[in-house]
Amino acid sequence: MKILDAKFVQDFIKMADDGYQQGWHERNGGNLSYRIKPEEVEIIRNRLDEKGEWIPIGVSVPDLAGEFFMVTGTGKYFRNIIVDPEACLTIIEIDEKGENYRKRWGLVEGGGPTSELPTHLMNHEVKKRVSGGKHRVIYHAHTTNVIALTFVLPLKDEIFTRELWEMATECPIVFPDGVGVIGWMVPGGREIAIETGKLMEKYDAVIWAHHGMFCSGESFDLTFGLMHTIEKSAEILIKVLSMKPDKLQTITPDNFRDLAVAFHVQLPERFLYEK
Ligand code: 2HA
Ligand code: ZN
Repeated sequence: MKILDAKFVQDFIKMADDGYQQGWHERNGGNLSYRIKPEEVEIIRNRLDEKGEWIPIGVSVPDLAGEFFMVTGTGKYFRNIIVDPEACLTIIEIDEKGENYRKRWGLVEGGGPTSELPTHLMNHEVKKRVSGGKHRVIYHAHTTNVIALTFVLPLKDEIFTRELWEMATECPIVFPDGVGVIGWMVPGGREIAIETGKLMEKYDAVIWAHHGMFCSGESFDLTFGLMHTIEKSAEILIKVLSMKPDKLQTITPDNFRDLAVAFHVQLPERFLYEK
């Protein structure tokens, strides 16, 4: 099958364009990766390129040995993905040690995979383990309202989770485990990949202060939906804070407990503190 006709490729391109349309991908901001299913690799295998040279990932991901990923290219603009996917995207293969990758398709005008490849692959490795292989999508976006909040809220998981939960009743149902927050760090390297990976052990969403957010999920829809829900909640919080510094009424800890019972979700008590 032609690579661009494969369903996962179509879904990847649509999600990237949805993110661009939301305004989360100025210039070359953001990146997306998908851990391709073995049966999907088989249907495109005869369209893959000659095996390129192995290049160090910069981190070790032994549990991803032999896996194939579709990822956005470094320096590529999300707005161009739908127009010219073969120039903006690539398929890479991981070696048997999980230390190197090689290009197998795409980036026809040159270049390499996203500068955040270490964080993407470390997140994939953690999520593959903790989800029993279900999670396949890692998405990084420069979500405007979440970024704005990192200048005014304390950079604590409990505070971000609780404030975001309070902004829309669906939030604790969509992300019952909460969100993790990392203080400002240099992007694009090993240290930030390790810190993000640690938080991905318990959260599906991790905020990078003054930069953006990473989300993980089983499918393109669920991962985009998580990013969208959190960013919308941040937008509501900013509107509320812009009108008035304190709320007249809100969703209370006991309301959250009732919601947990009604929707069969576990909401950790550490997010339901008295203010
Ligand atoms: O430019 O978003 O974090 C791509 C990025 C780096
Ligand atoms: Zn970024």
